[in-house]
Amino acid sequence: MSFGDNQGPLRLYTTMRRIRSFEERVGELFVRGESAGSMLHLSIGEESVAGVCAAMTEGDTFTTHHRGHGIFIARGADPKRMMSEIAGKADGYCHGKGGSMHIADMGLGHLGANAIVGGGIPHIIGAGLAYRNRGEGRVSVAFFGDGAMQQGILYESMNMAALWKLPVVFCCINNQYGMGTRVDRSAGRLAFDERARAFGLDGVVVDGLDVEAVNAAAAGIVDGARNGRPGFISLEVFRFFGHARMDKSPYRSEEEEKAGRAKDPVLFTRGSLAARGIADAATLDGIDADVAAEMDAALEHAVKAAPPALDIMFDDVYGPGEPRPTPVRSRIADILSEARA
Ligand SMILES: Cc1ncc(C[n+]2csc(CCOP(=O)(O)OP(=O)(O)O)c2C)c(N)n1
Ligand SMILES: [Mg+2]
Repeated sequence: MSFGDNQGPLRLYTTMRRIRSFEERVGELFVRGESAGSMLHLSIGEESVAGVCAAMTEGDTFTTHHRGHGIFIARGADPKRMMSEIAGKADGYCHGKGGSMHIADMGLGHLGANAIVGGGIPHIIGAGLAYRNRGEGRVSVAFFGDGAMQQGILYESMNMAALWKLPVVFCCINNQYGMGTRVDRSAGRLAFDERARAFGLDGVVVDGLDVEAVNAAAAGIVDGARNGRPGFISLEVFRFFGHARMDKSPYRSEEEEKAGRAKDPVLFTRGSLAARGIADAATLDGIDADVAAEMDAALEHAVKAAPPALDIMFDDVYGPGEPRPTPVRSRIADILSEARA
């Protein structure tokens, strides 16, 4: 499968289509009752984050928030292993023990998804400090939502990044909502790049409709970070659906949703590629069909994959020398036998 080879804009389109297609199947996994746990946060509408991911290179690392599937796909995740993780299966990235919100893979530079709003941000400070001290030329990027713009940990991290001139980038995916709260009801001033600049970072706000513009802006920020000028990007998008799969967004109007979904980065780029003669409809249809087949296969793979054996439950959780927790059943048996004695 070619997925557009090395042609920049076509490749960005393909990545966005793969994210959309993957997320649609995650939704299906949930409806079929095959996902592990009940919380799934889809990144449909936010696919142009692919432009930021494409500005990173091999060896760069990142953390994500709870809505991070698309970011990991864009950084090279295998959709089968990712879908398996979301389904809680043994061949998932974390052997099915992390699930949607706790995927990590050091091999691909994924330092961890984090369900705590803002929780993944300080990790890039440690990573960036290591890269700088070792002179490795790597960059670490924290992806987080607009909700984290109101968290103190972001500003402690920005201050340290600027003070130590770390090779790090803070990337806010501003999808206009933190659960049911619109961003203008949680932030006194919406020019988030100004906040970053106040700490001494380079900062940009970029419209997420156009992935090529996102990529160009991100390339400048990531290059700057690699040269000791930490940066900030606010990617302006719209969360197409509810916060999580159970949320029908009763707090926003149909008109608002319609207007938001009209800013569809996947369709916009498709139209732009065709209009500029970069790809005709048949080529784009071919990419879409290949992607759909790839993601169908990922979904079916995950549904059929085996669950992890119970005895691996504490692997990777406790160190080799640490005592393992006593299983609940034997604790209860101990308590009962003590009570009987
Ligand atoms: C510290 C903390 N507070 C509250 C929550 C509950 N919570 C989970 S997601 C979320 C909204 C996050 O919004 P945003 O950061 O904009 O990300 P989005 O869901 O829009 O991608 C909240 C409040 C949490 N997980 N962590
Ligand atoms: Mg948000």
